[in-house]
Amino acid sequence: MVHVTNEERTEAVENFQYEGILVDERPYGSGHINDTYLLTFETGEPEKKKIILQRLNKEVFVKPEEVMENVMNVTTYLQERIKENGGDPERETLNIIPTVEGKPYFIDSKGEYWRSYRYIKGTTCYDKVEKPEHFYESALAFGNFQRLLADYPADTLHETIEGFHDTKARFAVFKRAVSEDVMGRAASVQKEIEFVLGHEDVADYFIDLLSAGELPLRVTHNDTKLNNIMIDDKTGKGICVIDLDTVMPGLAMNDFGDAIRFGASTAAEDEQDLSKVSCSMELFDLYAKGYIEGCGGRLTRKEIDLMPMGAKTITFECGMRFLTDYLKGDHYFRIHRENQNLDRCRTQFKLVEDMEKKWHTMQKIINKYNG
Ligand code: ADP
Ligand code: GN1
Ligand code: MG
Repeated sequence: MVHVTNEERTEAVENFQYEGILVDERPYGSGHINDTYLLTFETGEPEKKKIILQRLNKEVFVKPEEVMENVMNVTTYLQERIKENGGDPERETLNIIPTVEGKPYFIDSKGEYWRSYRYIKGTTCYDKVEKPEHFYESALAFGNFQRLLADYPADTLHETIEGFHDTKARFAVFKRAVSEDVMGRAASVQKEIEFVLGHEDVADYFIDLLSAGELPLRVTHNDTKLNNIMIDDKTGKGICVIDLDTVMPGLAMNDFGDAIRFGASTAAEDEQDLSKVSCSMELFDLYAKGYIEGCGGRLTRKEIDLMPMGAKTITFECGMRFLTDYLKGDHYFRIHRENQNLDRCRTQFKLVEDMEKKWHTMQKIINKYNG
């Protein structure tokens, strides 16, 4: 990942339709992929105006135009649905700020892609569950997102990252990374490698069912971690789903599972003390209730039945991705310290083990809400 220089950011700032005088700019958020900045403008109004500016990660999103086409089409569609439902389209989905040329993104002199969103006022984005109600509300919001997009023509969406949740293909990529071992790190992580190799059945499970035509492909978010939702400071509601770069056809169980892997964990994604890491069944229960409610009857019995499998699969997949990146030299997920991707991988595998122990509890919880 190439660092953004001040000159590059300034070039981008000058090319969007912003009002007022820029009084502050700072790196923002804890996303692992894009470079996000919070800009503050003085506009003559009593309250200063905040703006989100992002440089897209071109190594991850190899066709940024297609990402932006998806984001534009999905947000325009959502704005219409939100209006019909009497909601506020300026707060309940992302709103793109155009460039001075009236385009939805800016390509700088180095060929990097930038886009800008209105800042969603009066909301907070959480890296961990501080109040269980927030997690429930985030589940309702992600479920509602699924429901609002249920009739969206899925075949018009670009696949912004090929095989994003093709766990089987990711397993093959992992095996290649082990055999190539470009950083010479494989010998020191044998235990983790064995863990992956021992779970090939998990990697294959959904992909095999999909090829057999047994699962519906839906328009899914595909990155449903808690810090991809804005929670209203006053009402505590999950007001807006953000980070729409991976909205594309996918499985509802994966959207459910990714939220569990991140939000129902009792520790941070990169916690080094594994004794702190487990999957909270209280939070699992709350999320299942909220997500199923939010989807408003759109999910099939089978999809609901398979939710524990979604949690396990996506947690396994994510751990395997962190380990792959560690083996390849940490080029994909941004790291802030040495071994961070290895630590991230270990928390995910600890969670998978914990889910395996709690399998019957998870199934019992899901059964309460199925039918
Ligand atoms: P990444 O793909 O790197 O995760 P995100 O699009 O999730 O990037 O943005 C990173 C962070 O920036 C979010 O977690 C959130 O804190 C903040 N953010 C993004 N968009 C907005 C917005 N429209 N309003 C307020 N905060 C936002
Ligand atoms: C990345 O962009 P961000 O930080 O919201 C990743 C997800 C992973 C997640 C792990 C495009 O999400 O797939 O689950 O990190 N996004 C992409 O925290 O690869
Ligand atoms: Mg994000």
